[in-house]
Formats: sequence, C-alpha cells, structure tokens
Amino acid sequence: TRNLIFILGDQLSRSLPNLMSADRKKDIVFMCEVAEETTYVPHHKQKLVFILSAMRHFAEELREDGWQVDYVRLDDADNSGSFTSELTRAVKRHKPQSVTLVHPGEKRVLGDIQRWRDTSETPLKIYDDNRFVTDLAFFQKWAEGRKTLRMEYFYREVRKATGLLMQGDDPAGGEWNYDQDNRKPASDDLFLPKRLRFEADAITRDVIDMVEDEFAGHFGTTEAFGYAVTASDAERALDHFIKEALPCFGDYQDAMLSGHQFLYHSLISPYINAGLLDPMKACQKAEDAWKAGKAPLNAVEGFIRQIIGWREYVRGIYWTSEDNYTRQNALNANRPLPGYFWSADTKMACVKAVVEQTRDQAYAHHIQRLMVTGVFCLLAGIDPHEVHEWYLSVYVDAFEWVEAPNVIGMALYADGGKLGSKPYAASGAYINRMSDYCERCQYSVSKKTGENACPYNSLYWDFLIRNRERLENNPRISRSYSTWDRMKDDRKADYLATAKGYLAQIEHL
Ligand code: FAD
Ligand code: DLZ
Repeated sequence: TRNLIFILGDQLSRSLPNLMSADRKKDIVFMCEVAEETTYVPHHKQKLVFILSAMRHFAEELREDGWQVDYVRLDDADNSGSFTSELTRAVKRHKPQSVTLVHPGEKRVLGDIQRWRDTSETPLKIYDDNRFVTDLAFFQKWAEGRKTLRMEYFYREVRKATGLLMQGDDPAGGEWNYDQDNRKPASDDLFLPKRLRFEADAITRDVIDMVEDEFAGHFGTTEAFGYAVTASDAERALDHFIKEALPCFGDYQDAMLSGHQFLYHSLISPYINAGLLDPMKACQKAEDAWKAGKAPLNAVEGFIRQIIGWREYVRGIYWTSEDNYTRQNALNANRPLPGYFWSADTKMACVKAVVEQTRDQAYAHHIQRLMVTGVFCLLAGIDPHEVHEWYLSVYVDAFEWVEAPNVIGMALYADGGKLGSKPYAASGAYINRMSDYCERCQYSVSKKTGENACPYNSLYWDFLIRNRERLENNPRISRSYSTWDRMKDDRKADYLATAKGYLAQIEHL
C-alpha cells in the first residue's frame, strides 16, 4: 500500500501534515512544474525563478531525507501542462491507494482539485493548511455576527491566543498598536543596512536559463535575482533582518527613498508564502529581540502585527468572500491599466521609481504598493481586475489569497469596504511627505492645478466627486467633502478641468 503525497509549489515545508503522516519507505512524493501555473498570469521572471528553483531544491532535500520523489519538470517531454492532468498521469504511474494534498491556497486550484476528486477512482484526502498562525475556523468564529470586520480587533484576538507581546491579559507596554511612532520620513543620510542576498547555485542558474528562454516576453529582469530558495537560507535572511534592520523597521515603515528599495523591511514575504519560513517562528524571533533589548517595542509590535494581524486577516477575508471577489468593482472603475505599469515610461517620478524597482527586484514595499501605484489606480479609476492581475504577476510574493484582498479590498476599495473602512485616497502631499520622489519629478507637487501640476492632486478631488454618493457619509472622509464644499467655484472648476485633461491623456502621464 502506498500513498501519493502531492505537494504544490507554495507548500515547500517539511512540516506539511500530509508529509508528517506519510511513510517515507512506502509513500511517494509528487511535485510538478506545469504550464498552467506558470502562465495563469504573466508572472515576473524572478517570481518564476524563485518558485521553480525553490521547488527543485525542496525535492532534492526530500530525496536526501530518504523520500522517493517523482518530480515532473516543465520541459519534460510528456508534461501535460496542468495540476490535474499531471496528477492523473502520476496516479497511472504509481497506482497509489490514495492521494493526499494540503488545502491549496487558491480557489482556482481548489476547484480544479475538487473536480478531479469527483471523477477519480483513487480517493484524495485534503488536509488543513497548518502553516498559518491561526486556522480558518478562528477567523470565522471571530467574524461571525460582526457588522464590520476590522483587522485591528482581529489582531488583538490573535495576540491573546498566541501570547505574543502579552503581559498577562494586557498588551506589552500598555498599547496594542504603536503606529503613531511609525511614520517617520526617511532622509538620504540614514544608515541603511546591506541586505543579505543569495548567489544563484547551479539549480537556480538552470532555472534562470530556462525562464530566460521560455518566458522571454514576461515582465522583469533576472540579473539581480538574490532571493533565498531553501528554508535554511530563508532562515538566515530572517536572522539578518532581525539583527540589522528590525530595530528601525517601525520608525521608517512608511518611508520611501529613491535608490533604496528595501529600507528596513524584512523581505521575507516570499519565504513565508511559499512555506520556506514559519510565520510564528519569525514573530517569536522578533519578540525575543525585544526581550533581549535589541529592538524597540514599536518596531517589534509593528512587524508582528503585519504577520499575525494583516496576513492572517487577509487570508480570512479571501476564504470568506464570494467566489467573484477578484471581479468586484464597487466604484465602477473601468479605465484600462496604462502601459507604463509595464514600461516605467512615465513622467511621474514616484510611479516610475516603483515600476522600475518592481521590474528589477519583483519587490516593492507596502507603502509603495499601497500609496504610489495603488492610490494612482484608485484615483484614476483603473479597472480593478486589471490592477489585480498586474499585482498578481509582478511581485515575487504574490499569491491570490494574499494579493487580492490587498488590491481589491485595501488599495482599490472595490469590495465596497469589506476589508477597509475607507479608501486610501490621498493627494501628492502624502508621497511628498514620505519620500524624496517629488524632488526630481517633472510635475510639481506644490502645484494643484494647471500645467505640470502633480496628477495626484487633481485626481484626488475628481475621485471624491465622482464617488460622492457612495463615500460622503463615511465619517472617515466626510471632512474632505466639507473642504470641497467650502472651496470657491472657480477653484473647483480648475481641479476638475485639470483632472479631466489628465484622464484624457492617461497613457501619456
Ligand atoms: P515587511 O514590511 O517586512 O512586513 C513583514 C511581513 O508582514 C511581510 O513579509 C508579510 O508576510 C506580512 N505583511 C505585511 N503587510 C501585509 C499585508 N497587508 N497583507 C499580508 N501580509 C502582510 N503581500 C504578499 O505577501 N503578497 C502579495 O501579493 C501582496 N500584495 C499586496 C498588494 C498591495 C496593493 C498591497 C498594499 C500590499 C500587498 N502585500 C502583499 C502586503 C505587503 O505589501 C507585502 O507583504 C510586503 O511588502 C512584503 O515585503 P516584506 O516582506 O519586506 O514586508
Ligand atoms: C505560482 C506557481 C508557479 C509559477 N508555478 C508552479 C508550478 O509549476 N508548480 C506548482 O506546483 N506550483 C506553482 N506555482 C504555485 C501554485 O500556483 C500555487 O500552489 C497555487 O497558486 C495554489 O496556491
């Protein structure tokens, strides 16, 4: 009797429940690289390299541990191209008694697998995914009966349940959240730690060659590829972050600086999402640094909140939302995504900087994703589904369960406020305060209307006016409507005319 242990490309953990309960003497691990997964969106080249190389390394490690691994490569001659068709072929090869799988992270894949199970003679068992701090039942129980779902309250429950940064029943230091300390702009004389990047080994180089051949037309470059592709290197990256960057993580969490893509961020999202790093362990290490006096509470609390708060919360939102979540469009935004989201060919220095670093690193930090490209798409009324597909393609850490709530919900408010209490609409002043982008921009951030005025300034008002009916009763933005109403008519007209001009030539901003 043997079982087939099917492991997907974002399940690269030795502690997977289907692996833990298997017998390495009898059972067979099955992994496959398939065209359907490499092309369901045009993934950034570095995302492809990261996942395929991490999968190959994981398979090697399992073999070294004594597992028998059946690994199908993308360029294998008989590769049939999808998870389910490859599973069918593997079942024919091995004739297992049953197949086991950990719950896929994506509804699309779950649906395919369930359909496969419905017609298969071989039973398939799906285990819960244990690589999160809480299980989905925890979120569902918390969400039950609540009129609104807000991350902050969910987060407090996870703090209590895990004991992280707790002193008895109270939060360490007396507050649950120290974000008021976390909004310092960065200046270019900051000492920025050199980040640990990893040399490509023979396996990664092979994958890079394949990606450059087979996916030549995809966005991005592979030259700067420096991601860890094994659990042990991911752990080294985490340790390096905790020692070198965590102490300043809080202070400069929202800052943006030209030429410094990473600032004090951790760069661990791809590792946690692919299963190379355990989120709870990352939090415990950060807590230990605080206990040892090596990192301040505002930094450690902010970091832990991103992981046990935001990350767990968006997963709950994804799995409790309608299946058409990525098609939601509460604000009826219909403009196509401008070409400079791929070419970086725009005069807006902030968008240019973020798209360029996204192209070169497959990375942008949270505020760049939210307040530069995200706010632009919100204000300009870009079709949320197109925006969603862009984000899902271009970031190395992008998997739909985490990307979609952040894009459709947080950045675009296209879910009508399920995830966030208000749209993150902001004028150019925010970017100017938190970055140095505006200094070198061809547009003037201090100019509100007319020629060369920063597009964010007039698009901000145009957005609010376009969506007045929907938003003006929201207490968190009603003040902006009062400001608008007090404005002189010719000023209002200038704003709307400037915005209209920009929207008419949106491809050329
Ligand atoms: P840090 O700033 O060091 O944060 C530490 C960790 O907290 C991250 O590694 C991540 O695991 C977690 N985290 C932080 N913020 C969030 C969040 N809002 N949601 C979930 N986890 C969070 N994150 C992804 O992992 N995949 C995505 O596809 C993704 N798309 C996003 C799209 C938009 C529009 C926005 C606004 C945010 C998105 N995020 C996404 C969240 C966040 O931007 C990234 O997790 C973060 O930038 C990763 O870099 P880091 O590891 O240096 O993070
Ligand atoms: C993202 C991705 C890519 C690009 N390629 C593969 C692959 O070839 N084989 C595989 O097992 N997984 C891949 N993945 C990750 C899957 O898309 C991921 O498991 C699903 O999104 C389910 O969360």
